[in-house]
Amino acid sequence: MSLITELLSHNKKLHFSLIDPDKQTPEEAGKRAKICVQYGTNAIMIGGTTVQSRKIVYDTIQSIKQHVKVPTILFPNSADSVSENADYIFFMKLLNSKEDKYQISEQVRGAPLVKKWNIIPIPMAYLVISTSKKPTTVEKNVKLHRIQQDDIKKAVDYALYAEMTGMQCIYLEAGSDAEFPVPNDMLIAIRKEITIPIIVGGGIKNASIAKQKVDAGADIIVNGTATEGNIHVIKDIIQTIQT
Ligand code: 1GP
Repeated sequence: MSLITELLSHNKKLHFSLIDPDKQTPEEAGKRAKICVQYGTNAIMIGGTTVQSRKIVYDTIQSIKQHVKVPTILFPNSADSVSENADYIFFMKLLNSKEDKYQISEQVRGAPLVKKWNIIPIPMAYLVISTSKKPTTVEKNVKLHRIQQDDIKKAVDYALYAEMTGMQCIYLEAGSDAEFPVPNDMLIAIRKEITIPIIVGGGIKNASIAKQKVDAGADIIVNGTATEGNIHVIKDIIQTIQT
C-alpha cells in the first residue's frame, strides 16, 4: 500500500507541512517540524523552488528526523536536491511545464539516486495554477503552459491524464504564498473526474480556506509559508480539516 493510501486509511483528510531548507537553519527546521507534528501534521515535506545544494537538504532532514517520527518526503526542484536520508520522494512531473527538465530530464538524473539510496518514490503529477496577479516563485522560475483559475476544463484534462498515466496523486499548486489558492470550482470539477488523492497547496492561509478546499474534494492540505512565521494557524487548519 502506498504511503498516502495508508495515511488516508487512518484519517479522512491529511495535512502535510512543507519546510524549505533555504528558509532557516537545519536546527530551526527541526524545531518547526516538531511544532507542526504536535499540532497533528501527518508528514513533513522538504523542498523549495530555489534549493541549490544537496547538503542543506541533507542537514535539514537530519535535524527534522532528530525531532519528529512522521514520514519525511522530498519535494525536489531538481535531482540535486535528492538526499539519501529522506524516507520518501514525490517523484513528480510538472505537467504544465514547457521545460523538459521539469517533465523528464531531472527525473531521469534523479532515478538512480532514488534507487541507490532506497528512497521510496511516490509518483505525483504536479500542476501549477495561476491564481494571482503577482507571479509566485514557481511562476517566475518555470516556463509554464499557463492554467488560469477559470481554465477549469484544461485543469480537468491534465488531471485525467495524470490518473490515466498511473500517477498515485495530483498536487494542485497555486504557488508559495499565493494571493489566492486553487479555486473551489476547479477542485470540485477535478474531484468528479478522478479518484486519485488530490493535494492542494499555495495560499491556504487559514482554517476557513482549508475547509473549503477539503469540502471541494482535496484530500491533503499543504502549508509552507505558515511554518516560517504564523505557525499556530496550522493547529486551527488541522483541527478544522480533521473534524
Ligand atoms: C508551496 O504549496 C506549497 O509549494 C505551500 O504554499 O507557502 O502558500 O503555504 P504556501
